[in-house]
Amino acid sequence: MTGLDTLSHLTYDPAALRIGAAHIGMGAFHRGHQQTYYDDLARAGHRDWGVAGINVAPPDIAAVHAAQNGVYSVLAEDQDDCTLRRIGTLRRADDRPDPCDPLWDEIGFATLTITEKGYCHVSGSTMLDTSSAIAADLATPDAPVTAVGFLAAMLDRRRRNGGAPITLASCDNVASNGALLRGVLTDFVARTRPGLVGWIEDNVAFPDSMVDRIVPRMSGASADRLARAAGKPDALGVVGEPYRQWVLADRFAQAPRPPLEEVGVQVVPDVEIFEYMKHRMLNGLQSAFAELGRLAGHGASHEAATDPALVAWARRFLAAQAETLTCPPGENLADYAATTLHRLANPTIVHPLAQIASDASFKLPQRIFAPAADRLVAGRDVALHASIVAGWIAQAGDATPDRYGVTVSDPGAARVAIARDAAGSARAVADAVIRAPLFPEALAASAVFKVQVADWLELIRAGDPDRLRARLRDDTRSDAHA
Ligand code: CS2
Repeated sequence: MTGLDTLSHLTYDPAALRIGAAHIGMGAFHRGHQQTYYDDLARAGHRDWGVAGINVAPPDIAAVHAAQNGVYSVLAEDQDDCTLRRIGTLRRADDRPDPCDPLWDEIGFATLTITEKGYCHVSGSTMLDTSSAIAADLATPDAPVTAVGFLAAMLDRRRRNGGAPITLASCDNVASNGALLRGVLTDFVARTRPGLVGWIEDNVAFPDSMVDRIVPRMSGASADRLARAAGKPDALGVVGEPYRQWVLADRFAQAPRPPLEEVGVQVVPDVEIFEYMKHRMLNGLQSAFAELGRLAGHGASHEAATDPALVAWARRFLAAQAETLTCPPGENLADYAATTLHRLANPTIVHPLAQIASDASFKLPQRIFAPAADRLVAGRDVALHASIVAGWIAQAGDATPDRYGVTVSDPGAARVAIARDAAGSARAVADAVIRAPLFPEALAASAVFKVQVADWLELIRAGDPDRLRARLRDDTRSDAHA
């Protein structure tokens, strides 16, 4: 096992770390990605960047965290490499903590991974969706149940105590995530604590951030693999791939922050082009596999990424997505495409397609719809994108658990399923579902796109995975070079 000697033992005393940063959303991703950077800082001798973790929603981890003193392992494995890293930087873990805890006054840098729907926004905007979970916090802002409500209460106490500025870095897979966090927080505060709006403007920085590492939710099988590698069960530990990337906008509040650039985080003026690359290529292909791979009979990402028909399709898709991008400095989009396929083919990471398909109505707009609209505007073909949209429409609302016991959940799916089931013919379904505002105007107005979606829907309705795979393999209409 590579890296065993260097990383599998702690080289610092976790209890001696000062808590200087906070994170909201201590799911598998945070524990397997961002904590590895804090761990690198501690290993490099920094003692001020222990992290206080907060969960505003289940699953709860405080009890598990306490039982192992917050120390856990990350098993990172792929076709070529396997590393076990012991981590001691998640110093506190609070499930639904008090936003008025004086601890938060000491924090100058906090990050968030609360999933796309955690922002409670109207998809495609920075406005609150008042019919989402935020409704409860709008009614009782002092007893928050959402991250937005928690931050508002925490910042209000800070302001009243003459508190210092703070950086809040959203790290979710949402375009311009810093602007989104600022937007929903300002909207919420304007409705509940208007006196706080100006203070936030003056004292809170919202840098955009792009984070990347495939870390699926833990399963029984991954827990067993981790236990074998670590020599004992580890209920806080996670299994992920070795690849990792964190790009953070150089826009911080006048407050102490971890020197993340010392451990490989790219601090850059413009994160957006990195976000677009990741959302459209890596996440776009994951979502494409989630829809088309399930229809072709696959259960996990690596199965789809090693099916020759889907691989042929994926190469064309990645080239088509790349045509909508500006290449970020230091990147090469052809290499990024090859790395993406290699990462998704990693057989050691079982990433259920049903997990990726969850919340598709929040994910597809930036991963699939926006690049498709850009292609249409540029006079390019969108048949590949139409196949994904058709797959999503055909499967929306299907609550059958997959072979890993995972069920697709998407609050936006019910509306799609109702429109689909009422419409009748494939063309009528495409017309009924593809409407602005969820779809960009260019797509909603495109008769060609709707015909292509209807065409794929017909094929999917035929229910023959082999025909579908053959068509995916051979249909070169969106070949970037055609
Ligand atoms: C995945 C992401 O479930 C999903 O939506 O596409 O969690 C993906 O694995 C990460 O963004 C990788 O960094």
